[in-house]
Amino acid sequence: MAGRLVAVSNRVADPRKLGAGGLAVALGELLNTSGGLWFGWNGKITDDPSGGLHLQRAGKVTLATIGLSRADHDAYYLGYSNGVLWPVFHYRLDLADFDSADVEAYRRVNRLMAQELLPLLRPGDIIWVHDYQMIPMAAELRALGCDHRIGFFLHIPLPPRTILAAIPQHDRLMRSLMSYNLVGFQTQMDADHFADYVEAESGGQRQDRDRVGAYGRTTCVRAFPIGIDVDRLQAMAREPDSQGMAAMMREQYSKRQVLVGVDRLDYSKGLPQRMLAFRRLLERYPENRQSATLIQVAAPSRENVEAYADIRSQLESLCGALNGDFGELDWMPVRYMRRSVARRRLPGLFAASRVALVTPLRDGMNLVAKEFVASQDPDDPGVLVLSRFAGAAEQLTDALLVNPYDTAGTADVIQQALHMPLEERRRRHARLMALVREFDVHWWARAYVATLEAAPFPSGEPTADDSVNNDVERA
Ligand code: GDG
Repeated sequence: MAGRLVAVSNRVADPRKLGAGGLAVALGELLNTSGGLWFGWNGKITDDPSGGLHLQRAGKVTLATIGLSRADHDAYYLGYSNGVLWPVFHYRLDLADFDSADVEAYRRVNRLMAQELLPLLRPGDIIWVHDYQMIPMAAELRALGCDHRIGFFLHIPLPPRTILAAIPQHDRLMRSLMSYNLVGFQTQMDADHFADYVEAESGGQRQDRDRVGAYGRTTCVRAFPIGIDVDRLQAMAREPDSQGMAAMMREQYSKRQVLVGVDRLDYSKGLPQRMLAFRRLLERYPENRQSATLIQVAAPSRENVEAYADIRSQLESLCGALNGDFGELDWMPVRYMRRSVARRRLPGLFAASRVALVTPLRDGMNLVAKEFVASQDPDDPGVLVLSRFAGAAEQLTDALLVNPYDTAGTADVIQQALHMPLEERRRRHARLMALVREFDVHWWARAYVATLEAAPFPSGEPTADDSVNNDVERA
């Protein structure tokens, strides 16, 4: 890499910390090689966000963070990012709560972040902006005169244009993507949705598979399916915490077949539908009673957004009914935990499970699917049941793919997974594992940055229109 890498995301993680996820580790590696900078919100609410830039060294990486006022946090983060963009991008218009004050705050915070970031930039830096909280960042930077190479990666799905069009001011939101040199998505389907949107709503065109033009600009559009850190996960699997977890599970459930689900407690993850399918399995295939046990870890998430409280009570009532209706003194069908499990124990939990249920209604990628595959013993592997609506389904076609809205169909596939012969399990696992290993998180980060380094500049000069703070447009 010629210059420094500058990563921008809503939250910043210290890549050296043990609990850091795959993304933090992969980004951290690239940031470390280039002596780069990671910029974002520090996760704190402050009375005086102005002048609150905090710089901290983490090895060769600089972590640069700012605080947010209570009002900005509530409107930008809870209101617009998680109350509008998250549901709409997951195809859930019914859960979106459009409020014009929130969209203003979304723009204001992006502008504020751009203003704080600009003085930290050096010539030759390349900037990589992450996720839906930060879509206008390049437009704001360009309006301030920034002429660096800037790329964007969307970690969540991009829905078809008819859904996007329900967002008031969708045109400005989508137009701001054209200020990036490269716009990356999890799947080719998401990239195609962007190109369709540009053609139909912005009067632009798709110039070839990887380039779209609109507003006198051209930008690169590509799919980069995110992966996991396979080596790190497998090293963790060999540690005592993980081995102990697997041994404890095997002993406790020696007479049972364990199914596992590990998700944030989010309505996109299809948890109620999963419980209904598991219930149907027990009704339709009673031989699984006294045997099949679903361990569902649901890590609490965004509890101060209303839709999350609803999904929790729905899930809890379904789990309670399942155990009440089918449970015996010595067997309960569901073990539901509304808490997170330590990362270092997760590979052990996955290794001791015969089947993983990864059945989101919609998901950008879904890393749990890949973590489950990478945690299996290749000689006696478990089976991945995967929603066709997870981005991972575009890659992991050797999983058993299901439509999570189809309760009976999903129950039939879970039955097939529980009773799959060893030879077939091995064959499917070997193919899945090859993909998970080849397209790991390091591949993802390197492929993205290499493409960004080679991407041409969006043709056309930055203009005042690039700023989502344009007063004429706002009126
Ligand atoms: C977004 C997109 C995309 C989960 N529960 C626990 C726990 N986890 C870990 C998993 C996994 C991560 O959190 C979750 O990643 P996912 O990809 O499954 O889902 P999101 O959080 O929604 O992530 C998604 C991703 O961004 C990356 O681009 O794939 O589509 O929605 O690593 O293992 N970790 C611990 N305890 C838990 O209880 N320690």
